[in-house]
Amino acid sequence: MASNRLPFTYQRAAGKLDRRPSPGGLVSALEPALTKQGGVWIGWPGIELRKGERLADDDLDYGLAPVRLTENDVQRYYHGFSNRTLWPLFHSLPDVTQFERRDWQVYADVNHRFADAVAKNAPESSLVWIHDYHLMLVPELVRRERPELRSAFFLHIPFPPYDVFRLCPWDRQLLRGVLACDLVGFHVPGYALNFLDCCERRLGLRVDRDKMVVEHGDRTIQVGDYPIGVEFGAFEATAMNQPSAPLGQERVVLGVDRLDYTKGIPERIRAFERLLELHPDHREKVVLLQLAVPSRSQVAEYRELKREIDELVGQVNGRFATAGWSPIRYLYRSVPRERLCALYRDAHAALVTPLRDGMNLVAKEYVACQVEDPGVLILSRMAGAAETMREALQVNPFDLDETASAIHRALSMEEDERASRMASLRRRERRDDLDSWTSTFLTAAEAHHAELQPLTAAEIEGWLRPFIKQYPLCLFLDYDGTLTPLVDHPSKAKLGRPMRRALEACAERDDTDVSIVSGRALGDVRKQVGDDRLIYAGNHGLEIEGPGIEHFSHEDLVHYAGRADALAEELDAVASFGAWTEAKGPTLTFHYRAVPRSKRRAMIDKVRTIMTSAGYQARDAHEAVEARPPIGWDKGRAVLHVLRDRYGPAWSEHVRVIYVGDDLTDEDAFRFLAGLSLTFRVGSADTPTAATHRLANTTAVQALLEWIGKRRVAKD
Ligand code: ADQ
Repeated sequence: MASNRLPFTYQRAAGKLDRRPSPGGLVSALEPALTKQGGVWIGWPGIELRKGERLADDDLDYGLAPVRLTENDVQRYYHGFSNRTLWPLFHSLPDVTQFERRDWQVYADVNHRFADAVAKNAPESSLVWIHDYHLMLVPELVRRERPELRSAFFLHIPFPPYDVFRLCPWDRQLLRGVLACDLVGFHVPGYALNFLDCCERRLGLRVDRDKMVVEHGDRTIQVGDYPIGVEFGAFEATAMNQPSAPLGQERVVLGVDRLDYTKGIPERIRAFERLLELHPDHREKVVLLQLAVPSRSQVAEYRELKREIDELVGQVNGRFATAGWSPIRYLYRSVPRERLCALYRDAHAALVTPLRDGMNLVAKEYVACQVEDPGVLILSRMAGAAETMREALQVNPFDLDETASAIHRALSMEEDERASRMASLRRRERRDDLDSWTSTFLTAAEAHHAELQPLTAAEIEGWLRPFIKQYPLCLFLDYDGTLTPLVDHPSKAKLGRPMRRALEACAERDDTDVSIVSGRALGDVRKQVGDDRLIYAGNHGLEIEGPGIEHFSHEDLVHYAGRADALAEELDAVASFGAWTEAKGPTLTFHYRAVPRSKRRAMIDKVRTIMTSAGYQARDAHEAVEARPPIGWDKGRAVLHVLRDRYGPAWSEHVRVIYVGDDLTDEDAFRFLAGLSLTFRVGSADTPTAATHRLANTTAVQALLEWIGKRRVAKD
């Protein structure tokens, strides 16, 4: 299991490491789970460890593996990107969200370190459970190092709607990071649906909202809602065994939170003030007891919040206090579990009014502790908990009048109503407790997940029909990896029969031009496809020919005639472990697909140096490096050349363009065509793309071509 914090935060006292439980809902939730399951907890110990220093875990039922962070890491990864960017953004508070590139870089770097620790510590065939917004890139990095491990991710905070999420400049990286898991869990269905929306709209992935799955390259990821619960039995037992809380004569309305601006503490104090204004009969009879555990005090917003609360408490107390009564008692500290349970039990009402909250455990802990005279839970509709805790008095925390009147109603509620509301709440929370959450989630993580339906004609129709309308179509297709599956040697990449038929059906149409744009030499790709009705662009478009188009060979190529042979010889000299050089006339490709991973880095570095020294441009391709003459030309320029030649400079007014490719070199075309056409990137979705859509494999490409070949033309 990996989470930002270890379950304990460490301090150095008299040369020794002291530990105390880490604050917050995540640790409260997970510690019991790991104690029961066993495993290794990977996280930050909250202190800079000295060289060789270990954390004792002999007294625990699980191991501890600390991730070492420097002061700068903590500033940028934790206080910075996690808590100044993701936390407010995911709580739909863009106004307080800051986007700092440097914070993002350190976040990515720290996520690498977490991933290394996971890869090192996860036993063979174990399940890796990664938690929360601090570690969203970890799943992808772990999968790279240990592809055989199953992994699951759980987000403890809300996942925001698309319109908010896309404000983050690194939104797509975050989605891809998490999508490396087999299961991605959220507290409530709304967050899971927001996530699917973002995958569809930001990554162009296919999603199925009935089965709650998303297609990511050749993998299908299950998404789901798993509302967390509390250790109901333990809270209940503790509440039963505590002496009365020293609460005085007044009735108590209780607030318990980490001091955080999402928890709505100032709004709550104002609502309580409103209660005293509207219902003076409660004066001297009720107190608001607000406990706030210190949190993230290094972030300026949190320090300001603390000041604001201090002042507000002072104001309200100043306004209403009498000789023997102050309306608000405010404790800024952590309270031991036993005392907390007694307070929960004895409070007449709990006021849980976050402005937004992933779930909120306080509401559930309060319910678990109602073992005597039943109290009333007042709960914000903006907490995930509100989705199931329907018997609570639900309020909009921004509506002070509504909250004030709910407090009044709670304080005036007859016992039978209190009892029946609380009985229902307790029944549900007892059943859906923490144990049940852990086992449901882990069972789902181990299960075999639903596959997404193969791409259907209806889906293709939905993408293409509104785009093509009545226009002719110009279709550009890469060859290897797009029309044929990737194989270990280019000579084995043969066009299958059904694909050939689909391609022919497109070529036969008067209203459809088909061009093949390949990195292969022109003659080679032409021979592979062997259909004279098509246009061919070889060597990434440096050479183009086909019906209705003048033969094109880039004019600067003459300067490179003859140089390629010498370069090929030099490259052959470093090609060991099954690597080889493909000479394609003006360009060359160095293939390293067969080379063991551990040998690749050094070989690629050498190859790139040789290419650049020979005056060529070295470009990454699919498990290959390409040497290209440094002519400002690529697949994007080739596409433009064909379009201009066939349709004139105003081509975009006469024709609709679709481009399908699987290779890094196709990205030049995707970028060039952005906003002007539909573009499809085929295959593994781990790499970023400028394409508008993804297609999982060549079967999906075939389905696309079949639809295009058979399409009916709209009349208007
Ligand atoms: P948090 O934002 O930390 O958790 P929450 O779920 O309310 O919020 O948990 C707070 C925890 O801290 C509770 O267990 C509570 O008892 C404890 N606590 C608060 N104040 C305290 C005090 N003064 N003294 C002692 N203990 C105190 C995040 C998400 C939530 C989600 C949880 C779990 O923000 O929405 O419910 O993770 O997934």
